Amino acid sequence: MTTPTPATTGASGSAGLPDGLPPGMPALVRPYGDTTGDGMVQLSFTLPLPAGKRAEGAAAQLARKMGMDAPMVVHAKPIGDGFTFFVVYGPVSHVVDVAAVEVVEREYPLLSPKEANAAVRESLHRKLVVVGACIGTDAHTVGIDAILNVKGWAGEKGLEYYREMKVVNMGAQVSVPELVERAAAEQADAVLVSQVVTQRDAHVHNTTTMSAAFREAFPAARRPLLVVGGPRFDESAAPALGVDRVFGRGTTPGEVASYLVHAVASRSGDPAPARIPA
Ligand code: B12
Repeated sequence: MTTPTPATTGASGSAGLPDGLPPGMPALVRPYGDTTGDGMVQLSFTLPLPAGKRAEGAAAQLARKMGMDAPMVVHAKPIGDGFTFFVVYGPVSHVVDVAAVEVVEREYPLLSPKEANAAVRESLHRKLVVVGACIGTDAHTVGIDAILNVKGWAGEKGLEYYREMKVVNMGAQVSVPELVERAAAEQADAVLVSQVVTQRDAHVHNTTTMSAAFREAFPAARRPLLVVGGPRFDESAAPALGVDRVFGRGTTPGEVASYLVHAVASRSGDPAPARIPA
């Protein structure tokens, strides 16, 4: 197997090098396992087959079809009648073109709670009202609580900590009509929805139902900002979901607070807040 040397790296001002890459970032990469660029990856999946040699052969065949050369089945465990869980390890031949990767860049500055509070006071002259919920049958509240509850997440306080925000956390398994009604009653500036269960695309279905209901219930100028979050959302899917912003795994409360301040201020006609000196 040959190991391609990264041909170019991102560097500002150098002729012939790819645009958009931070200086020093390689333009082409392969996975790293034991040695640089050896292409080693680990893959886990379940097959609906009883554990045994045939199932292990089937797992290796699948890995080969997925582009893994000489896959090793390093773990096989029966998980109930007729199902086996596998971990397969081996080299892939594919090269990643880093310059072609598309990411959703943060379009707003990160503010401290003090800066966010000051920006809300300046742009709204009242508290920013946030209504949050887990909708549909989803009972996974840890994610939305991480963003909203005062104790927060990853060392950052949740939105309840922000003096200039009023937070209404409706909890789990909230129906879309209940959410719309509460958002209207609270005159919410933003509605924050969490979706963790993605089986049969429940998160997509629930989110599009929710965004359609808000569009029907509110005139465009008075509709609250619609923000959805959860570990398996694609952050670039906001337009398709009919929401203003999508947040994925690892989101912190400070990112959400900063986004809300930026988006609400932009909507109210004020310029987006710049960082305010502490
Ligand atoms: C805890 C847990 C539970 C608890 C939930 C308790 C509670 N009060 O929340 C209980 C035991 C009730 C539970 C039940 C079920 N669970 Co469960 N659960 C988990 C588990 C282990 C952790 C989830 C969690 O708390 N993560 C920590 C939080 C902080 O992370 P997070 O949710 O990603 O949130 C972050 C971001 O995504 C983002 N975010 C999330 N929401 C929002 C919203 C907004 C507005 C914003 C801005 C950001 C944001 O910010 C957060 C902080 O960074 C996961 C597996 C895992 N390791 O993730 C399975 C998991 C989510 N559960 C799963 C399943 C299948 C179920 C059940 C269906 C099991 C069953 N057969 O009964 C039920 C469903 C119950 C229901 N009606 O929803 C599956 C989902 C699979 C899928 N793809 O849909 C998982 C992935 C486990 C698995 N591998 O199979 N579960």
